[in-house]
Amino acid sequence: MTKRLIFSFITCISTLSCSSQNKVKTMQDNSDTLTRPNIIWLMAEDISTDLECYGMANVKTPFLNKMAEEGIKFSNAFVTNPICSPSRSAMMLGTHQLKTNTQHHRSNRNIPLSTAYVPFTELLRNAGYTTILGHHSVLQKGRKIDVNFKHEPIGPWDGKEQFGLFDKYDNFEKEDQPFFAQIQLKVTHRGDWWDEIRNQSPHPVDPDKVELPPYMADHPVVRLDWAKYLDQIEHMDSNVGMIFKELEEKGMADNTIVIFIGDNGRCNIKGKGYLYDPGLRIPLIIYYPKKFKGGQTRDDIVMATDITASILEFADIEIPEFMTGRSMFSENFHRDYVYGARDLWDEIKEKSRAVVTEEWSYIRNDMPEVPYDAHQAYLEFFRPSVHVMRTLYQESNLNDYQKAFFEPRKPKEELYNLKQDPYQLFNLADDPKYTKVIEKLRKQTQSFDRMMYSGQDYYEPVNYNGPEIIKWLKQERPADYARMKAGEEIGYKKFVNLYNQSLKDKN
Ligand SMILES: [Ca+2]
Repeated sequence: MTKRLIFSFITCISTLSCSSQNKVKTMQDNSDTLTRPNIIWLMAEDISTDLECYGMANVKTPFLNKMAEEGIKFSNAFVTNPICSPSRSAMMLGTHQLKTNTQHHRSNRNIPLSTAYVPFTELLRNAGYTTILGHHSVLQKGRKIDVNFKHEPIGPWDGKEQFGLFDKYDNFEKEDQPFFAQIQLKVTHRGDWWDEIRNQSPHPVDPDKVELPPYMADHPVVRLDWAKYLDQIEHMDSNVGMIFKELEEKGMADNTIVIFIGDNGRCNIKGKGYLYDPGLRIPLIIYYPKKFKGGQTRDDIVMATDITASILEFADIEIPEFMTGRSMFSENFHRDYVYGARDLWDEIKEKSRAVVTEEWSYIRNDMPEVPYDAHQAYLEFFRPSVHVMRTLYQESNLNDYQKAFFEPRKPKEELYNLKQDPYQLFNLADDPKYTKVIEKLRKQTQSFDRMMYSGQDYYEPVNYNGPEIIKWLKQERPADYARMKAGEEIGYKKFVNLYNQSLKDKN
């Protein structure tokens, strides 16, 4: 009897406290729903600042231009790694990827994150946000996550047994408010769809008119490849317009912040994969009509991890101590340096570090024996310009600006003045005039190395058979291999399927 009474009493207390907690939460929710903004984070894949509103020639991006006119455009925004998954890992945790041991591309997918770190979507959920991944009308539904720790797209998170990062897929509705949606705009990522997108374009970009950077060879294949990239950007821009239209139709445009970025730089020479400017510098536009006057440009340095921290601030959530990102809108926000790092990418082991300031780019290559053109298997399918320029290099037909990328080794250190040499053509690392500059930046890089060291050096790469596919292609499909070497995109999926079929036939 006594036991039963105690049990009833405990039940009563817990019911009471539960219901009063619920009540408090409901009241907060009601008021928050009115004041807290929805947030949409649009991540275009693999683009540098190659938009019309950033001054890129021969590309039309009316919707992003409008977003910039009504929002804030950042001219010095950078990712912390020039490849998808390490960059995305940093953004998901608001913390430099080296600090969380998530720096190796496509690795650690079965290893839980250290419990010291929490994905920012979980913090948003704890504060009452509905977190949404993807969009119903964009390529592959925009659902990519690609982070280097154990995770699931949808479901709860405790970091030990539950690893879900979002609540639901593809749709933002009024009843989800306040919501956070992350939408991937994948069309600009290299893929077998590039020709189709170009063919569908009502105004395909004219290869004869594109303006190539001086480190690219002026060759018809290079020009066509560049034009196709701009076609994808135009398609991606129309996706942005479609999402804004949906917000307006649903009556949520006034209370929704929209953030637009590239998740790493453009997929071409010196871009994605490299610590040069086109690899690290990304477009960043923030639309927040309730708070920010449109048409502003900010030239101060920001890093992608700062976007994560800013989102928490927009949602009135305290930024956790562990984050290396800072809110770009806090009063004392200021950065002198970007710290970039490049590590494993598929089968290519690498270790390079960079510090970028408004004026300087310093790159330290700890593995100079690994060339920039590392013949990486996956890239062989998707880099027509590399094939063409590699041949020109072998024939001694590239100028000094163009051939640096194809040399058998990298310099141990590189130093560029971004103001006078934006294409990074003149490495000043050995110029005695700049000894002081390089010493300072070298020291700064070493200081970041120590500051961001995770204390964990293990990693487990995802199983990858790219090099075997290339070997098979060379041996079994020499004509197709020759087409690829001549700068034709022969179709990645098609040949992966043929390769898999050949394995089956053997067994
Ligand atoms: Ca990417």
